[in-house]
Amino acid sequence: MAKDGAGERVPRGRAALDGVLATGAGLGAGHLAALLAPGSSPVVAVATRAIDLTPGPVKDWAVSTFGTNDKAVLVVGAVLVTLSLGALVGLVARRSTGSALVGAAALIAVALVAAGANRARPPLWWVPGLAALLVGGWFLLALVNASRRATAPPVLEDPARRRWLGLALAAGGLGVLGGVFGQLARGTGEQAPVILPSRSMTPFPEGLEAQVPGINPFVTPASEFYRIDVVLDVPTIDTKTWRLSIEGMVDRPFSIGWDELLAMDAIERPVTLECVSNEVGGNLIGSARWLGVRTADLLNRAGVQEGADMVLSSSADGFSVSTPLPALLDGRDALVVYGMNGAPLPPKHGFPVRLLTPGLYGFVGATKWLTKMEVTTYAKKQAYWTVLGWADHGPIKPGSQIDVPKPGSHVPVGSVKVGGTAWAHGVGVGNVQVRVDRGPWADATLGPDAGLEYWRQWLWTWDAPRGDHELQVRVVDAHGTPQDEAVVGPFPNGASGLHTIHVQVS
Ligand SMILES: Nc1nc2c(c(=O)[nH]1)N[C@H]1C(S)=C(S)[C@@H](COP(=O)(O)O)O[C@H]1N2
Ligand SMILES: [Mo]
Repeated sequence: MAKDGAGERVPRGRAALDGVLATGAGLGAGHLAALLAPGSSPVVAVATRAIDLTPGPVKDWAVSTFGTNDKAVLVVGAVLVTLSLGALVGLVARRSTGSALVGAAALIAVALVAAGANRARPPLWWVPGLAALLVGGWFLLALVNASRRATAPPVLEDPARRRWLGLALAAGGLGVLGGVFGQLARGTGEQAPVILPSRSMTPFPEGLEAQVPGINPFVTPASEFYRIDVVLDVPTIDTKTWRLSIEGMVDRPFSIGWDELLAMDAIERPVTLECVSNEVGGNLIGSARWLGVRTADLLNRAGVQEGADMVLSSSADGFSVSTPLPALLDGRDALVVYGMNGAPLPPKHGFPVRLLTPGLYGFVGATKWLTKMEVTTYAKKQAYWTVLGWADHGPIKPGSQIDVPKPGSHVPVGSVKVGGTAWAHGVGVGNVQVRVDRGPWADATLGPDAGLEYWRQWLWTWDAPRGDHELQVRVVDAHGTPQDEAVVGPFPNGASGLHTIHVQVS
């Protein structure tokens, strides 16, 4: 088999390993280089593009299956697919180094196209792809070369084997370190300190969490607040250059900078925010105290024209939201928010500024990294999710959930604390009721009240008899209307149905 002194053909496993290692090194180098060009790391760029191109139902499935881990799953998947393609490139290199390099270049081309198509692409977006090509290509050639020379029976002193080992360690190390350091240094950290107006954090009632361990706290800490969006790298926005423009069907379009916005009258509102993708009993819901400027003040300054019925707001990363105009002008006090629970809005939740419309699901009222509000009509414009068939008016459906005991858990016979949260935006929670094994509804005790747009905690003490039991909860709003019991999934305008859990009492 020996061909003019080139040694035997490299075994398949070794060839594939060479491809994987070289690809890992390329990805690591690209990820590190992306510190110069946020969002343009080959894996991140491809995964971000994948989010944009994924059909709506698949996105919904991903959000409902992986919840807030959807991004981690996507990135790990993208890395694994790329490494597998790298193994293929390695196998091709057994026969022809040239074809293998063409394959590697094709992989990089995909990453470069993805990075270039990024709406928020930075000036040096092409650097990470180039770094990946040069570093990955070099390692591919070097590893393949060393493998070819080292296919003789194992001799430890064989210099080619030692060279291969050194290269393999370097490639693997670069891949792992590049991934880790590149990740540690990305834009998910804290922003520069920002001084908030002193209006923040008026006294607030204490919740039931001290009495009912395991219940959702009355105020969700920002660090535990669910995060849903379509970007992988949190946009890094400098308040010195950030501006919000109010335009479209207005008499006096204008734009406003950070200092000017902070100088305007601000109010703090407790508001419960829910994602339309939240299943009954799910965790894509949270409650916080939001500080900001009324959208009505901004829109009135611009002078909304006759005939407009919607505001299309958009963000630094190219996301968009369509909000019914009345919801931004009426007394519910929709806000352009810059403070959350007494601190600056965290980067993940929209720093420096987001929209927050009480009573509407996030996808129709809560644009993060807000940069533009265009007054327009539903007839003229559509937003990111409404293009994909989701509703264009998205009032949060009244709902309730059992936080403790956990579904499927074991509890002792006797007195058991059953507790959770309930909400009925715009009307307020009148009553929360619990029933066991479809028996009569029993009234729960309500926790503190922070207004119509905020959830209520509730507590019901159950004298639990031995056996398997079903618990259900419902909210009755302040007008006496119970929540919708019809079991409906999130698409297109939010889930409904009773939260139902089973526990074993012994
Ligand atoms: N820029 C931007 N804003 C966004 C989104 C997004 O993908 N991009 N997602 C929306 C959705 S679907 C929801 S439910 C809320 C979630 O806000 P949170 O991540 O602060 O909880 O943000 C909304 N605002
Ligand atoms: Mo959402």
